[in-house]
Amino acid sequence: MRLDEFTGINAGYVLELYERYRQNPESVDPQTRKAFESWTPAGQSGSPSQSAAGIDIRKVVGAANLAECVRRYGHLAAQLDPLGSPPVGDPSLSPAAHGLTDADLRQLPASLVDGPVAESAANAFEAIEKLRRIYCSTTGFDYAHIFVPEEREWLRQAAESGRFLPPMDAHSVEAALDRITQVEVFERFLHRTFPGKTRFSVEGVDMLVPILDEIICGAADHGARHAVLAMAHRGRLNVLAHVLDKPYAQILAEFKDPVAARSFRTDLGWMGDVKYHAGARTAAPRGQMYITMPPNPSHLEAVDPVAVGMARAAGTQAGQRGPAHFDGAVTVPILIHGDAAFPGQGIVAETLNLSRLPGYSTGGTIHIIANNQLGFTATAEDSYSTSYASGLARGFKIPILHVNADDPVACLEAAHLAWQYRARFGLDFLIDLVGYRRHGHNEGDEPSFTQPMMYKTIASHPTVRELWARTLVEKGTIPPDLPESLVRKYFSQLESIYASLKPEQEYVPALPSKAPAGAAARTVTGVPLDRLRELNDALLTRPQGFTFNRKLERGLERRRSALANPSDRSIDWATAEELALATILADGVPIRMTGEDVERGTFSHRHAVFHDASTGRPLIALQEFPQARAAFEIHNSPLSENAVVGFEFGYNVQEPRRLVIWEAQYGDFINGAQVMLDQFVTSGRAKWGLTPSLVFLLPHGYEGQGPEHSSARPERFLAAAADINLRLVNCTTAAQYFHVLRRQAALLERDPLPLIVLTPKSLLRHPAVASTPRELEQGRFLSVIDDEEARGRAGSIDRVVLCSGKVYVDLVTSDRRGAAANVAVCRVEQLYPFPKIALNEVLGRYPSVRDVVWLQEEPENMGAWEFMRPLLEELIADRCPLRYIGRARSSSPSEGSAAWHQLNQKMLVEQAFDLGTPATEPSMVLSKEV
Ligand SMILES: Cc1ncc(C[n+]2csc(CCOP(=O)(O)OP(=O)(O)O)c2C)c(N)n1
Repeated sequence: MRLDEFTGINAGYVLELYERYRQNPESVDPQTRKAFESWTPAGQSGSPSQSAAGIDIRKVVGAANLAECVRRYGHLAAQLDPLGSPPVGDPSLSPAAHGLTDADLRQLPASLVDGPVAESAANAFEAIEKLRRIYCSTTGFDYAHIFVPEEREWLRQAAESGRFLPPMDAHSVEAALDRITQVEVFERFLHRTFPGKTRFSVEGVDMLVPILDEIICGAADHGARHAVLAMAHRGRLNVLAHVLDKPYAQILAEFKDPVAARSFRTDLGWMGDVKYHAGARTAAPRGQMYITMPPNPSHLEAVDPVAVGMARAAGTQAGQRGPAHFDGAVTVPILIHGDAAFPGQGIVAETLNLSRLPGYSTGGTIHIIANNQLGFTATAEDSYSTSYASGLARGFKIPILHVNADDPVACLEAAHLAWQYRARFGLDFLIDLVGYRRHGHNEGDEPSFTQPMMYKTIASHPTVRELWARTLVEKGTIPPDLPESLVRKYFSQLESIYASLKPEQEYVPALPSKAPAGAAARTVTGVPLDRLRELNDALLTRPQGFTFNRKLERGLERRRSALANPSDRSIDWATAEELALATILADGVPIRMTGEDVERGTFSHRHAVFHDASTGRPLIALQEFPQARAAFEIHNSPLSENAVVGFEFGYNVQEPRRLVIWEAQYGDFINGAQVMLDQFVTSGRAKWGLTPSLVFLLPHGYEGQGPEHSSARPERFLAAAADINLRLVNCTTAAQYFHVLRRQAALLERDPLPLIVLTPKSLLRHPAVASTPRELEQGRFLSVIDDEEARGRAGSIDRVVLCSGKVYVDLVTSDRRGAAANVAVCRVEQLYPFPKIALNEVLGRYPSVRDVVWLQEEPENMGAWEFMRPLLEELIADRCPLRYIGRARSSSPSEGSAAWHQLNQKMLVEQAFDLGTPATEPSMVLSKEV
C-alpha cells in the first residue's frame, strides 16, 4: 500500500505524523519510527504494505481511525441509563471494523492514538482501552459537532487528561454523600408527611442538586456574583430548599396550605400560585453568589428566555452615556430542562438561538436536562426525532455531556467541566443528566399503567445514595455506620422543624404594595422648548468624516428646523420618539430597545442607527449626544416573538429602573408571544407580585393590507386587563406618543406597569398626526381628547362619536365631517385603565347629546368594543342610547381585498356622520343601537 492510498478519518493524522518523522525521525517515538522506516511517499514505487518490523501500514491507519471513532462515537457505547438498558453502541467502536485484532493493537505504538492517554500507555491497545474508559464509561462526551478547533481541542484535553477533574479526597466524598442524603431525605419526608400531595419529586435525578452546587461554587470561584436558575416543576422544591436556602419551615408551612394562611387581597388582584411555580432569591450570598430563581408558569420551558434576559440585565452596566456594557463573567444563567420539553418546545430553540447574538448573549448559559426518560407518560420514542433528548443543542455548537445519574463522581465531573468551559470560552454548555423518575408524573399518578416494565425495575432499584454509600463502605472510604447516621440526622431535623412550626400566618409572603392612586395622571412630561432644541441640535451633530445616505440627509435637514416655530405642526412620529428617548436618557434613565429591524424601523422611519454611505460604519446619535446620562442600546432582534418578548420581560424585571422597549414588526405578530403575554406580562403581578414595566410598540390600523397586517389584537390585552396590570394606549398624535413614553419612564419606580402602545403605520408621516413643539413643551398625555372644533358649538352637538386610533384620522379628514355640525368626534387614547373620569367630563360638555357612538374599524368581536360596551353603558346610564358602528362580527380581523377595505372604511365614515342614511353600498359595516 502506498501512502496516498490511505483513507479514513484519521489518515490525515497518520500522514502528519509521517511528515514529522520525515523532517526529523527523532521527533516521533521509537515504535512509530520503526513502523515508518519502511514507508515510501506517494509517487515512489515498490513500497510494501508491510514494514520491516512486520507492521501492516493499513493497521497503523486502522488504529488511528479506531481511536478517532472512540472519541467521536464512544458516547453511543457509554452506560448512561441507571436502569441498565444497554447502550446502542456503534460498529466503528470495535477493532474488527478497522481490520484490527487486539493483538495487532498491542504491536502498534501508543502514539497512534495520540493525546494524554498515549503518554502513559505501552502500546496502542492500552491507549485505546484508556480511551474507552473515558469515552464509553458512565459519561458520554458528545462534542464532535464543535467546529472551532480550539474549543474542540480544549474539550478533548479536558476529557482525556483528567486535568479538570480533580480527584475527590475523603472529606469531599463525605460532604457529597451528606448532600445526597439531604436531597433524598427531604423527598422521603415530604412523601411520608403529605402522602399523595403533588411535589414533583427529584428522586431519580437526585444528583441535580450536587451538580448545581458544583457549578455555582465553581462559577463563584471564577468571579461570578449572581446565578439565575430557571427550572420547571421537577425537583423545584428540593432546589429551592437546598440551593436557594428556602427554609424548610416555610416549605412545610406552604405544604399545609390552610385557608387561614392566605390573606385574600382581592383589592390588589393578588391570586398567588402553586408552590412548585414560586420563585426565590437567596437572602444572603451563598458563598459569594446571590442566586435567583424566577417564578415560572406551567408552560414548560417558557421561563428559559426570561432567565436568560435576567442574566443579561444583571451583567449589563448602563449607568453611563454611550452603549451599554455587558460582562458575561458576572452572572451565570443555569436552565434546567425536561427531557420531553427540551426537544418538544420551540421556545428552547428560540432561546438557544439567542446565545451568540451580540444583543442577547449571556457569556454562556449552562443547561441541564433532568432526563428521567419520560414526559408524563410519553417515552423517548414518542417525544423526539433526535438521537438524544439534547440533540437540538448540537446545531447550536453546544458541547454535550451525557452522564449517568447514578454515578455521583461522573456527575460532579460533568458539572466541573461545564463551568470551566463557560469560564474559558463564555459559551453555552449542556449536561444531559440521565436518570429515572421514581414515582409517577406527580406523586398521585400511577406510572405502571403505561410503563409496567420500567416501574418494576424502578421499584427494586436502589437510590443513588444507597448505591454510592454501599460502594464507599465496601471500599473502606467511609465508616459502615455513616450512611444511616446521616439519614437519621436529616429525618430528625425535618421532624423537629415540622413539630415546631409557628402559626401559618407567619409564613405568608409579603404581598406587592399598591401604587399611589393617580400617579400616572399627575406625571408631568412636558419639556421646555429650549431644552428640546438643545437636544435636537446635539442629535443632529455630524461626526467628522461621516457620510450620510443622500435620501436620509434630506430628512435630517428637515429635522433641523422642526423646533423652530412653536406652533408649526412640524413634529412627526419619529421625531417625537427620538426627542422623548433623548430626554429620558438626559434624565439618567437607561434605555434598551429591540425588535425585528428596529434600528431602521419597519417602515423606514426611525433610523436610530445610520450607516456611513461609503463604509457602512454605524452611527447611533442617542449614544453620542453629550447631554445623555445613561446608556442607550438598540438591537435588531432575531426573527422571534416568543423568546425575545420573554427575554425583554426578564431583562425588565431584573433591572426595573431601565426603560425596556420591544417593537413588533406588525402588531399581529405579537400573538407569537401569546404565552409570554398571558403567563408573564399580564398575570405576573397577580400570581407572583412581579411589577414589569416593559413597553410594547405594536403597529396597528386598518389600511387595506389584509387580515395579517391590520390588527395588534387589542381585544386580547383588554381581555387580560384586570385590576391594575397594564396600560394600553392608542395614540393619535406624535405629542401623545412623546408624553406617554416620558410618562412610562417617570413611572418606572413609582407605578410600574407594562405599557402597550398601538402605533401607526401609514400615519407615521401623516400631517394629521404631526404635533407642534408647543405640545411637547406644555402638554402631557391625555387619556381622552375632546373634539376641539365641536366644543365651540357644544350646545348643538347631538351625537358624540367615540373612537380610538387611526380611524379618527379617517373620520376627521373626510369631506362628510364639514357637513355634520351636530357630531363631535372624541378620541379615547387610553383604552386601559378605562378613563372613566376623563370620558365623563367630555360627555358632560355636550348637554344635548342624543346618542353616543362607539366607532371602530375592527370587527364587532375584536377591537375595544366588547370591553368598552358595559363600561360605556354604565357611564352613559339613561342619558341616551349607545350605538355601535364598526365591522360586523368576523373570525378574521379584516377583509383581504384593498378595494373592499376602502368601501368598508367609507361606510364607517358615512355611518358616523349620517345615521339616517341607509348603507348605500353592500359592506360589512354595522350601525346599531345596543
Ligand atoms: C407547554 C406545556 N405543555 C404541556 C404541559 C403538561 N405537562 C406537564 S409536565 C409534562 C411532561 C414533561 O416531561 P419532561 O419535560 O420530560 O419533564 P418531567 O416532568 O419528566 O420532569 C407535560 C406534558 C405543560 N406543563 N406545558
